[in-house]
Amino acid sequence: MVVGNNVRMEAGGDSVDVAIVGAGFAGMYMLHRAREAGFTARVLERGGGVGGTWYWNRYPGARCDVPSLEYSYQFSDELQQEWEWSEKYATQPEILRYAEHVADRFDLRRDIRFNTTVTRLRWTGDSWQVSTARQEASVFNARFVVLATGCLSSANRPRFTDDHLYGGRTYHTGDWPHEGVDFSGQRVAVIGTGSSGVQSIPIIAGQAAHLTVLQRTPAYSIPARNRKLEPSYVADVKANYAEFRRKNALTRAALGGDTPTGPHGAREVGDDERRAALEERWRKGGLLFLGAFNDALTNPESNRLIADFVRDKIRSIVRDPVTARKLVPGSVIGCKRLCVDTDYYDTFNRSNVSLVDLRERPIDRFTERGIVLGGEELVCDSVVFATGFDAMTGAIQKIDIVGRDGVPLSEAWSAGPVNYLGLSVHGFPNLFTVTGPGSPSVLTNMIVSIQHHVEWITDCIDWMRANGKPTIEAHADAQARWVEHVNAVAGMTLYTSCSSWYLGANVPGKPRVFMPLPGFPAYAQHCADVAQNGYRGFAT
Ligand code: NA7
Repeated sequence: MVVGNNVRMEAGGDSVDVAIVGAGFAGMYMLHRAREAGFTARVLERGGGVGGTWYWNRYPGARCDVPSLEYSYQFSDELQQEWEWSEKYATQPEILRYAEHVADRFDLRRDIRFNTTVTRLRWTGDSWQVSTARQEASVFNARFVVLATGCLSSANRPRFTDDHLYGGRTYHTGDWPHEGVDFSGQRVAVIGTGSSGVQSIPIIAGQAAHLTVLQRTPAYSIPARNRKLEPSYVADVKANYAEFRRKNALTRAALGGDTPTGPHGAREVGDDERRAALEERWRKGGLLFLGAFNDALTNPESNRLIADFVRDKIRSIVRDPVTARKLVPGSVIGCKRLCVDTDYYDTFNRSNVSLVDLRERPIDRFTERGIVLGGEELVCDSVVFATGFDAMTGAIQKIDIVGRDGVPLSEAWSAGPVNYLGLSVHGFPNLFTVTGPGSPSVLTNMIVSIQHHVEWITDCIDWMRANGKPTIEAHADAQARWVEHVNAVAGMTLYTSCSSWYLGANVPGKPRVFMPLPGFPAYAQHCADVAQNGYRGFAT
């Protein structure tokens, strides 16, 4: 394989053109595209199978909050025509089956090394030395490295005083046992009420003798209104799939093109009209609730009006006023990622469910039998940590990465992640991140953003090969301007007004930087302009 004018790489053996870290949706598609473009590629995957986040997150109730007809690849019309989704929102097992189907259909497994963790990446001057841990360590060289490590793949497992003493079983939603867990007859505590807690709590409540939910911050959750997909609707979408995808890509979050954001701000209409619009979105369910008005995440007063509507809904569902008071959030709606649920609030009407507000009764310590909360022991057989992830940078920073001039990534990112276009870090040649910080990523339908990045990266390395460019790297000034741009865009929104994982605020000691960039269409256009202008902002 000829990479640059004067660079020759051998296929197979101890060197490849492209090393890809992770076999989730990003890594799988990157492998497919790299091979199609004639590059040799190898994927290194920590897990025993494909699917990334959908391989690990097997907790009860795990389900995507983007409709299944949208949360799927669009690069192959045959694939999108032949695959049958059964529900509006697919369950984790169904999404995993889809990932496995893609791996088989495109014969991906032969280039994936499973149960293989990338431990070290060293830039040697013209390629990356990739070190992995398997049964025994191995090292090989790659001209390019693509970090397809996932945004929510490094579990955040907070430590508590004396938690090692606890004699019951503990689980993390993001690393759930493959054989499943039966909580029948058990006293269970769930810590955390983000999406994973909100999805698993109703199911665990249905099994456990008693469930205690330990809540630090109440979540805003919108009913999913999940249902079996009607064959006529599926047929309509499939008949016009390209147009359906095109419309979705024109929205800020690259999803829900059939339900555009309302044309008005929430304060620009009368009370009755506002309530009717919000009722309509509540009835439809899902993340597009926030799109009822166009200023939900930019105008604090509009946001308050929308939040008040949801607060009233919570009070109307939860019968016990004390529990309802604890469940009603006071913060900006949408600042933390909105949750989408089935029967979440109603679960607190069950006689076997209780809620502890950790702001009133904090976790003092663990004991052999349970958890001491505000001086009182809660005895439990199992504790479920639904405590989220070291998002966006966690999995990348677990790898010991040293770039040009011996500079570690940990040093380059000591004050938080910096890069250009969310794709490339100055000082780290030929290294790309898929849906990294500084790109729309977790604020969008992830599969759309993944496809966009993979195609951009493939086009880039193809262009390098065609133009005899052995290396590519972000210019320092382009990177600095990009970081400023991301901050400026985030600063125009209400996203920075709360302690979310978008800001790294859920992980003690993590620098607080708003990581994703709001707005997919403008970003995609910008990336296209950069490429069309000879990869402006990159040194090649
Ligand atoms: P999230 O959304 O980060 O939720 C984690 C929850 O765990 C959240 O309620 C946290 O409260 C709580 N948490 C975290 N650390 C602690 C400690 N130390 N003590 C008590 N409570 C804690 O993660 P999920 O897995 O639910 O969802 C992640 C994404 O997956 C989601 O947004 C979707 O995109 C899919 P906090 O709010 O920080 O006070």
